Amino acid sequence: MPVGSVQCDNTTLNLLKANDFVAKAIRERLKDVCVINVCSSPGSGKTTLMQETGKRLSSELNIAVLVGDPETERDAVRMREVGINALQIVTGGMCHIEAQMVLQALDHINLDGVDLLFIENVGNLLCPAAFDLGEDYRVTLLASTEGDDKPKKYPRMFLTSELMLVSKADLLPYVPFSVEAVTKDAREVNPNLEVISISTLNGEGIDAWCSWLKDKVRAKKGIKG
Ligand SMILES: Nc1nc2c(ncn2[C@@H]2O[C@H](COP(=O)(O)OP(=O)(O)OP(=O)(O)O)[C@@H](O)[C@H]2O)c(=O)[nH]1
Ligand SMILES: [Mg+2]
Repeated sequence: MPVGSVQCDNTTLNLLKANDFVAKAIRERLKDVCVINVCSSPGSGKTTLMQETGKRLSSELNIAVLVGDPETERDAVRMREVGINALQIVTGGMCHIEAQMVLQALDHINLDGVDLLFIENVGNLLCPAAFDLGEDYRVTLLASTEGDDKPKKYPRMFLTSELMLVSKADLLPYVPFSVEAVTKDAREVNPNLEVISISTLNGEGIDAWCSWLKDKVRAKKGIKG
């Protein structure tokens, strides 16, 4: 450990065990729905990406969204504006979604025929990493404006994700951010992490992202190829 820092004890193990128990129940309940837990810092572009994804894929896939924020229903309203069935989870100031909140929300959203359920987590690279929400895949956005040092600072988020989306790629010419360096760091944390650079502004990487999603939905339904 470097001189001048202290390692804190983890005092939340029991809470996490209870959370994992509920996450298992969610997985059993959503056997036919591909569930994606979308994480990032505040403002990295989660809702904008899901809006764009909804516009692109809603003719092929039935998509629903649970969206967590400490306050307001603004993101759910934004999703409904583009025709996506969305329910806001207001965490009441909490910095992450817990599995129990998702389980409760499932009683208030109609998932009949839904192929793909996004859970937009609260904007935070730290706490959401510890809470399994019963998802099939965890996707973490890292915006080009946030700095490319985040995977080593917040390793658990990148360790527990299947895909890192480098968002706001349209701004890469204007900010000191290396996709190569961030990919190297992230893969030192998680060698299996997939990486796609995306921009909802100029469309970069959105086809690759949509193909990734469609593959995962097919895999969940047990459809080959
Ligand atoms: N330049 C650029 N801006 C983007 C892009 N995607 C989103 N934004 C902008 O980034 C800001 C935040 O986007 P949101 O989609 O609200 O981000 P979020 O991660 O959902 O934010 P929280 O829910 O508050 O954590 C908005 O002003 C978007 O217009 C992008 O690809 N490029
Ligand atoms: Mg949002």
